[in-house]
Amino acid sequence: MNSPIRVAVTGAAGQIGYSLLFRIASGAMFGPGQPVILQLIEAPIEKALKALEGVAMELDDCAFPLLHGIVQTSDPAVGFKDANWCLLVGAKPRGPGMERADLLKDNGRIFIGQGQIIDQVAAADARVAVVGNPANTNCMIAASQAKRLPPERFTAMVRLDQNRAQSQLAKKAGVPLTAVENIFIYGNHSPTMFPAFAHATINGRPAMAVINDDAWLQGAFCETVGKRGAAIIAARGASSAASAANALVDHVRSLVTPGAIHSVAVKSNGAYGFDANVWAGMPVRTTTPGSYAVITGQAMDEFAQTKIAATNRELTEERAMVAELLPKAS
Ligand code: NAX
Repeated sequence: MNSPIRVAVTGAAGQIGYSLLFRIASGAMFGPGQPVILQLIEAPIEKALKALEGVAMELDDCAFPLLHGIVQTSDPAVGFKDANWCLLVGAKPRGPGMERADLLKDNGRIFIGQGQIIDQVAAADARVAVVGNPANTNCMIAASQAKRLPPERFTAMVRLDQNRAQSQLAKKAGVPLTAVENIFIYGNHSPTMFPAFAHATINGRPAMAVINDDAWLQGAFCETVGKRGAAIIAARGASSAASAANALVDHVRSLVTPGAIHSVAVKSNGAYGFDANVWAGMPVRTTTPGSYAVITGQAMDEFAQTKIAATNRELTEERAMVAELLPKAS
């Protein structure tokens, strides 16, 4: 049995937290031989901290053999201390009448503080995965504060979008989910994201040939995947939680599994025409546990280029809206 790793989770008493923590503690994220210590961080709000107590009690009551400890705190310096993985799920939701720019700035301030503290107190091998929206820009903001941890350590989640796209393609083709491969998400975790169907395969054949309906792929498919979050809110009366938690399990599991190929929002460095200083979804191959290489050179036709330009534009606009929060040189 390995020695335990420390996994910090913000927003631990929220909806996603409630679906996520039990999966981590059961071994779904890091495997059946890897014990964990959960470091649960909530906002300094009485109701949230009380709810967190209840969640910790339930974790105890599961008697998970891999769960070697639970920390409960509203102090990020305690919660991120020596953390090997920092899962940033908590964020401020968009309130009624709130402008997108205000949401970006309010969350930006949270992620500035968390980026600084993680950089100061987390483990030397710390990895950060951001779920709280706007996830890509929050991730960019947190990474901008780091002096010790390099930007590749900061990733944002687009795996829910990849899973949604895979599922939609399987349904349309009438095949089992596992028949669908190589569907990757480019850009922002927002309705502008681009699920690049031209590279996808179904039973090893090009998905475009199998589905044979370009109008559906360019239209309904992209729209369904892009607006799935809103459809779930409309149906369920609450935003995606279990599927988001499941996607974060997949995101981290793939990042610690050498050879895994999957979609992650990472610092673009200019690949695929993304601005060099935005965090954009793209395919990566995990090299060693926690490290990855971006898969470059996937051909993009005119439709794909237009979609990528649109999602890149949104990312650069988000960046401009929080420019005042960023270090001058970045
Ligand atoms: P909830 O509102 O249920 O939970 C959020 C929790 O975060 C609350 O308990 C709150 O007290 C806590 N929190 C707020 N600020 C905090 C801080 N500074 N430190 C620690 N905790 C803090 O939201 P939930 O449904 O769990 O969603 C969490 C975030 O995930 C939201 O921003 C949501 O938009 C985002 N999502 C991202 C997805 C993605 O694919 N990237 C998909 C699902 C989800 O919509």
